Amino acid sequence: MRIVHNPDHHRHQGRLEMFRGRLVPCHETPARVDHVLAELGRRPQGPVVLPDDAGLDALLARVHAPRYLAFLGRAWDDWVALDPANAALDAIPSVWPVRGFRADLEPDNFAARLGLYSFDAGTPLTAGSWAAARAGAACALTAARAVTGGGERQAFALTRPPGHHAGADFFGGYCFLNNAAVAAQALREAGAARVAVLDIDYHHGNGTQSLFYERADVFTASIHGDPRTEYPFYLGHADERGAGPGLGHNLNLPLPRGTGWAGWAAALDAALAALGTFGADACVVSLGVDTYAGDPISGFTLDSADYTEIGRRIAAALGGRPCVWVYEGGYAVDAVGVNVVNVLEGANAAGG
Ligand code: OKP
Ligand code: ZN
Repeated sequence: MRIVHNPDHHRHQGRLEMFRGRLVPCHETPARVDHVLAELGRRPQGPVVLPDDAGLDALLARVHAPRYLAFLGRAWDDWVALDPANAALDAIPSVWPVRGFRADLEPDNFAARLGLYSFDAGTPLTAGSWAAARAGAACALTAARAVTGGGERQAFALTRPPGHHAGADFFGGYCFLNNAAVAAQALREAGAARVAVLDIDYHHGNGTQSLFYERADVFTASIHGDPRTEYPFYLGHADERGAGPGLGHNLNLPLPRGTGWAGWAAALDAALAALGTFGADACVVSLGVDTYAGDPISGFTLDSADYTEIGRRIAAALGGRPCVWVYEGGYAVDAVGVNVVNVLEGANAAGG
């Protein structure tokens, strides 16, 4: 499989995130990608290439709202323009337009715009966030092209920041641009009539779900910690099944905190059966490895060997149809290299 590596990922390096009344060091660090790359050096899974951003901005405008993209593109400059001293700080949202407020108007005030386009205080925007996120979306696009006429059946977008919490016009959950949605849209535009997105990160992929909720051409499935107790809390329940033309094309499989391999694998089999019923021509996997027992912010108990079986089972179920794997979460930094490469190794063994 082709591995598309984001050479700009380290330009996004948040310092602190708000957690229970304190600012704590960010969990989403550059080491998360560096460790995967190092493990790929020890156990190569295919050629490691750089992204090509031709056509990216037009594609991004078909996934995200133009005013959101315009905001992100100049947010850091606007932040520093407020006060030159801001250059040494990250921008963290602190005010949001909840129910009853106007979201149609874009305020002039920077803090108000930062809140309009976000949903939590855990996602600092830094000097290089836009460059890193945009190059990450280019990785997703390049990976999609690799499996649609690029001579590969599978590709992996090795990038950060992650993407699955980002919606049409909001960032949050460490995510700015929805890389999995970019890959899915690229697969559609390359001719796949029906595309599935399977999200196996510990956290519900609220951004991906919302982007495709009313579409019949993209099936979304997510296995995740029950939102009654787990982030992102406000979406991801089993009764969310899609709407309008998309009704029946969203599947949520929330599982209780503490779920181990037996329960998780049963959910995976159910999701793969649903993908089969949908008749996907191509698949995108939002690959979070924060389902690992040692993850510091999550609550499932998978072990490293389980990841090989995950890769094998997904690739076997796809039976050679194109598959784009996209890196999402995974915060046990000393284990993410082994766990991600285990998935890729299992997928390579089963799906070429
Ligand atoms: C991103 B991805 C609660 C802190 C939760 C957000 C977790 C984002 C996970 N105050 N922080 O899905 O791995
Ligand atoms: Zn996660």
